[in-house]
Amino acid sequence: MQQQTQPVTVGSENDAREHLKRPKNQGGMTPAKGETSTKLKSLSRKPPVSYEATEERLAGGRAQEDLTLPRSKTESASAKATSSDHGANSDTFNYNKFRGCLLKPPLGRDNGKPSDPKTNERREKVKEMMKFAWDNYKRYAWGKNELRPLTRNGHIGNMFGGLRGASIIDSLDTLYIMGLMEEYNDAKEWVQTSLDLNSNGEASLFEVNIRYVGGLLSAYYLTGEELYKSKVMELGEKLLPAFNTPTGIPRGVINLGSGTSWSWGWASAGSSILAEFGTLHLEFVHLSELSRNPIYTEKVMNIRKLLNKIEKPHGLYPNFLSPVSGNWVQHHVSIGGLGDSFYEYLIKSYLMSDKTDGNAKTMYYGALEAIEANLVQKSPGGLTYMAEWRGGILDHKMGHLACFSGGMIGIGADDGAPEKRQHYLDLAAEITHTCHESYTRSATKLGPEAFRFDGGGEATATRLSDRYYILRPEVIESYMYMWRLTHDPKYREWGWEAVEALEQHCRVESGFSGIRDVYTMTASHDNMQQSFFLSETLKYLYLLFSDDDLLPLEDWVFNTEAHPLPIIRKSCLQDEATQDKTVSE
Ligand code: DMJ
Repeated sequence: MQQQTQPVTVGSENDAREHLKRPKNQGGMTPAKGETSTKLKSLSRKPPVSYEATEERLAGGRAQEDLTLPRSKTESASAKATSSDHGANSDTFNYNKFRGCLLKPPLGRDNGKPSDPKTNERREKVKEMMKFAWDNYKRYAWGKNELRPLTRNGHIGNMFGGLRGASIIDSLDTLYIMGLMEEYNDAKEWVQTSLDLNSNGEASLFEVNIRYVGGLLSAYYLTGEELYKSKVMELGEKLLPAFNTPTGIPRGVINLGSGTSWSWGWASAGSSILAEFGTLHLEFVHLSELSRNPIYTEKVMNIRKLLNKIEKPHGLYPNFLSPVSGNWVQHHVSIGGLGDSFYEYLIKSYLMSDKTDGNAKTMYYGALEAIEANLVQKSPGGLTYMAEWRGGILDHKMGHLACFSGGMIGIGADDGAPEKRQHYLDLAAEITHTCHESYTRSATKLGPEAFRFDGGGEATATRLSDRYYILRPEVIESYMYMWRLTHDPKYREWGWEAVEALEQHCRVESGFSGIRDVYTMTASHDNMQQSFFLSETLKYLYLLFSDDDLLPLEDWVFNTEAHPLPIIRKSCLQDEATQDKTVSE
């Protein structure tokens, strides 16, 4: 999720997300009075829950009551658990058994090394970029959230409350899969000694979830290090108070210390954002898996249930919803900022459930049909794009963020109606092509934050405020998926074009920086090396130049920050006969 286009400004304001945060008494943040004033101390111990069982509970009369318990009731219901075990059941998660349920070794036969020398050389180049980005972060910004590569210092920002080390958490899995083990060990040691979750600051529930929860989960699943598991359990518990609203739809901002939550000041009428509360499912289901506590799955299934039931204009999901009334607050629909990863998490929830979560599948294809009917457009020049929808009026603009949708539609192509498979693959390829065009039509060969299809141009930014590029991954992400799905060599070529452009325009002496205008060759750098550059952009490039057996899609789905999470094979995990076999790599 990203707030929509924002002007790029100097220093700490250069990530649009900086604008999401407001001090709590300014800009109309809505306190969840009395609902989240004390921290949830502990969680109840319950047996693991299946999708079917959760759906059943939610359909029953008791369900809503259970899920919207006032704080005091929730606490007394869980009084038996101790706070030190973070709700973990004594029936603990068996890592070896989990590894035995994977179809393939996570890192492939030879860490995904491609046999073709040219591709391998490109892969090595991406690894070098990661090392360069990491080394500079380590040297100038260690322990801070992000590196400011021009001024050579750290950036903290205000998206993560008092949490620190966002670039470290976001890099763990990338370093690990690239075999940068010295760097990975430094990162792990930092988590062990310095990751302090007892922070009191106000954080974005969404950002903490996708980066910290997602990063720690994938580090655990890849390495089996208990450290990551206990940290992520502790953090997951701190996020739960955000759900204490009349509907169970969480608010966007949470104080990780007190558990108090607010809506973003800029979100109209105290609403919650679709891409925020709709981008929790993958991580929360895994929190339930690891803790053997169904509460996390229940929280996100409750969101799902409300969204499924509520009336949708033309079948579309608007971006703002009231956590109090459960009604839409505005009719702005976007597959880019504010909406994007909600759709991504529907299809990925289905895939991550080993294709048992039929409700996610139905909602995904329903949403996609509505998107196709109302948002997908063809330009006079033959480019397919996703417009935005404002109460029935089309805005012929596509954000860089919306470019993830090529990959999403691609990975979902196999599971819709069989006769639509080719149609979805074609649509995925067309969208990815359009996003590539937004890159090729700029002087730098990097794409703008948003491009338009009106005012005479196609796939180009027409507003000065849309011309920036902040090292975002979405276009490269779609190249990676389309490569895996089609093996059309053009996707690797397009990825390489992006590497060259990043090297030429974003690499500076002490790291990588975003640029303010992709249409001019005299670069003006924004002085920010975003943590998602290490987590997503470089990881997707590395995967693009690797063999498909590195993090095979048969076993893994990537969260929206590119942290790989394993497909949950309930039947295998629950099969008593499954032996504790560790897969050797
Ligand atoms: C990332 O944090 C995630 O991909 C999120 O879904 C929105 N976009 C940024 C990177 O652009």
